[in-house]
Amino acid sequence: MEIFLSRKSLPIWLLTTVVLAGILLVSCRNNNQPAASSGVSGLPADAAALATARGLTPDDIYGALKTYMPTGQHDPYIMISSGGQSGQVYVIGVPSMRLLKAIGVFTPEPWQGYGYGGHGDKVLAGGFVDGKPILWGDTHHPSISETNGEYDGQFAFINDKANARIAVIDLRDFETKQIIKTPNAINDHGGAFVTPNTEYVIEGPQYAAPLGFEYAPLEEYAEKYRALITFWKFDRVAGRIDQSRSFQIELPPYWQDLCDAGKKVSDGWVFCNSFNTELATGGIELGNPPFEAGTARNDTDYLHIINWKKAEEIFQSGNYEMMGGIAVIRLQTAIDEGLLYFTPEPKSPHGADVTPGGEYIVVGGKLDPHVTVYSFEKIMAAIAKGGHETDQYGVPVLPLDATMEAQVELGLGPLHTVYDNKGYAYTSLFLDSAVARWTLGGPYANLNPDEPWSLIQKLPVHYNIGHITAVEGDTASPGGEFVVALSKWSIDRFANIGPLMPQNFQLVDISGTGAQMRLLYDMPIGVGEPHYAQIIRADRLKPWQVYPEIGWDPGTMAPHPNAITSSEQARVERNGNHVEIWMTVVRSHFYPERVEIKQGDHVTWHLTSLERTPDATHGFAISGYNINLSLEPGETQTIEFVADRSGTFTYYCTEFCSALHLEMLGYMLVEP
Ligand code: K7E
Ligand code: CUA
Repeated sequence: MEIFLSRKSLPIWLLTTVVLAGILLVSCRNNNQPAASSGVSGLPADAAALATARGLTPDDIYGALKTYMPTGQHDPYIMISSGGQSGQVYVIGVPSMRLLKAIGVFTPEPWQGYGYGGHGDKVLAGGFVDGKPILWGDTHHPSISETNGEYDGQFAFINDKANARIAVIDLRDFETKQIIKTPNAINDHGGAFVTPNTEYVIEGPQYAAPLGFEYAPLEEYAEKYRALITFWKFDRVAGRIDQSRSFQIELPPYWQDLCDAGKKVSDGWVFCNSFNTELATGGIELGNPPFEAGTARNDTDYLHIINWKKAEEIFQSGNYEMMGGIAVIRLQTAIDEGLLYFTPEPKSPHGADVTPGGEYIVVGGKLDPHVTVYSFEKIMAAIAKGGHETDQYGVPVLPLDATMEAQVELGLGPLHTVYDNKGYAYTSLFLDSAVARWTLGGPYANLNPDEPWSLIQKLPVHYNIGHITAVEGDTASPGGEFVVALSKWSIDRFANIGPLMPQNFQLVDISGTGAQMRLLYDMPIGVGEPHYAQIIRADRLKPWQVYPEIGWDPGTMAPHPNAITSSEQARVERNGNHVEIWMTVVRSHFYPERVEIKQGDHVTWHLTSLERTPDATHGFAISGYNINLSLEPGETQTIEFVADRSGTFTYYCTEFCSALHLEMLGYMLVEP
């Protein structure tokens, strides 16, 4: 019995799996026999009986043993997932697939006290569009900061497709520090992706609009509508994007979809797939083809090949126009300076994923059963050769036969591709609802016994997989244990909870070679439709357990000027109709416990947690005033409001912090 429950010894687990699987096969054959006496020494009869009673197959037991995380044990990987329409980012342990945290990003988040009076209000205000509050987002692609092409665990970035915004999350406290509205653009998609040393956070466009999203009739689409790719300069020390050192490049009004930064041999370049080279503008009402047909007429679209290191030089040389507060390198400059090239890609492609060594770019066919593999070396040779035809905007188009390395037929609806350490690529097949494992060639060919550039296995998933993500998958040295299928539909997988059904994160074991991928676990995501996620080794993260000192301001990541360090310093001061409060928060008191103010007072209220004990979080909510904070150990926050309503209001702690938690409250009396 002790052997079965041993938590330390992996070989015994594996042995147990094999033994238990064997027993199950036996017990399945004798289905009416109680499995209580297994006859295998050291194996608990109750475990075998339980497996039989539940009808678990050997595969089920394998999945359970691979994913079960005993109490107190930690997941070796952490997944940073987009939250889709929730506007948030989710933190999930892998392989247990346990949700660890919801990070408020574009949407106020009450548990983190984000967007209800504290410093999060300022962060959210950074994402207002021309002053209009936008308090949600459609998050698609999170990106963990990298050093030398490896996840460094310091920051995460995520885009909002709906409003063209980007957010910076600091992974010391897993809080959003900055939201920035992308100038000149009204939507985005192909971001956030970082360059190998996080010099830039790249935000690619999607649906074209006139620059600055000014009005222009759709009849003027070809002349007036444009796309923009933004290179956000990231200041690692400040932990913020620096708009003054960022720039955009104007692109033709194709719908650039997903971008990826080159790495190693292709460092300095960015690749974006695109669709709608047809310049379709819809208008089925007028007898035009609808968008979905109009954008799929051409046999090929264009892979965009952008030299960002050279673009940086052009930016630094001053060869740009300032528009909407950011430097824009105009399309003609990009062509003249050799920053931008195209090469054809088959039929409405999706995804552009650079291999770990940077040698190849893989583009999914979406409406074509192949993935197309481009060789960076061949692209460079084709550029050097010169004399290219151009598209209608004058951008040089490198011939496909000069840039392509291989095409691999995988199945219906190939979208996104990730990699492992065994020379395999994994592509999501949206229409087939499958994960395709296939082999890379070139320098990867001898990492596994299989033939290069060939399909090895298609593992069915449930259903309609969009993205796929691999452990450390976007780095120069990916892992090889798991991929997660981000499946869009989950019909019949979970209990019926009404017509809006969760998405399904499906954990897949890729540790074997050849056709040995196995589906391990389904995790329902009932909070929005995530698109992409990245998975980092947990030991790369170095988060704080408590803030570095009492009086820490997470808004500036520095000591707060109005922090106080003991309850003796707690006080209320009045200056005319301005009331300023310095409050301490500690189990199980707010000092002061009474705040008496007058209607119309302008109130500035500083709260400092004196706690140093990990997990001793206090909440602070003022009823009726829409104020709600979370004060983690050592944190100081300031709220400001006008006491516009007279009356008797309670403030209380919203975290069950101690046995006297219910006594942790105060009265705010607002005299008429
Ligand atoms: Cu394929 Cu927005 Cu990355 Cu969704 S995108 S799936
Ligand atoms: Cu502090 Cu409950």
